[in-house]
Amino acid sequence: MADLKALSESIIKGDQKTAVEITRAAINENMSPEKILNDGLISGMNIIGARFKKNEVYIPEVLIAARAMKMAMELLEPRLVAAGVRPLGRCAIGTVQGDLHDIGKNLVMMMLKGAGFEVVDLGVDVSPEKFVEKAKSSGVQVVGMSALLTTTMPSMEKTVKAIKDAGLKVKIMIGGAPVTQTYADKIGANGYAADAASAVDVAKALLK
Ligand code: B1M
Repeated sequence: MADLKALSESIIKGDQKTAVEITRAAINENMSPEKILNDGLISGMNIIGARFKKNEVYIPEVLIAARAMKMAMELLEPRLVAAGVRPLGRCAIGTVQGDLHDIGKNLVMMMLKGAGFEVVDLGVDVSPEKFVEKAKSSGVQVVGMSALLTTTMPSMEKTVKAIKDAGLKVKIMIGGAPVTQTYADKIGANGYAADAASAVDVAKALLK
């Protein structure tokens, strides 16, 4: 029988080949896709997230683990859809207007996907109007914004206002190196996360 503990370990090690092999074996054995996802892939990413938070691993390890997860997910995704497994929640994430930094945003996206969220990538330099339009059309529960420049932080405030003016019932999470909880409170965002692993905790809390 396919070993889900070994699958989880392959994600932690970022061992793509083993992750894909075990996922394929588990699918061929007709193991439930939800079980493969939760007990194999997500459990591995959760461990990486916890270690990242404690500075026991760093960005390269997280990226390698996320890549292994992505390869395995490509095999599993059609099975999850067919089985009607619902994502934990749906988020749309972008880097705010005027800002082209996307490494942190991509890391946050990977961790959210790893935790079982469906994530819509809005890209970089995203205007308040585009955030509103995409949040509406993709029916997300959480909108995430990233900013790396002090000069683009005001775009976050404008976007929060645009989302509220549009009457969208979404939760707003913000982050990025210059961003703080105090700033999130000031502009009326619902959540702030200092790093990608905490972003998962915050997104989960916002869905409650
Ligand atoms: Co830029 N840059 N950059 N840059 N750049 C910084 C941010 C800077 C601090 C460098 C410096 O001067 N020391 C500085 C900003 C100063 C300031 O505003 N206080 C700066 C500057 C000035 C600029 C330019 C203006 C330079 C110029 O052209 N004169 C220019 C601006 C371009 C623009 O955006 N309009 C610019 C350009 C660039 C590059 C294109 C060359 C490149 C970006 C490439 C890319 O992203 N594809 C770049 C880079 C790489 C950096 C540094 C070196 C690294 C940023 C990074 O990726 N960090 C950075 C200096 C530094 O930090 N050492 C710098 C790693 C990443 C994982 O961390 O994004 O913080 P971070 O994400 C973390 C958390 O913040 C959090 O989780 C992530 C993972 O833990 N997080 C969230 C992030 N988003 C979140 C969202 C959430 C929750 C958590 O919820 C939704």
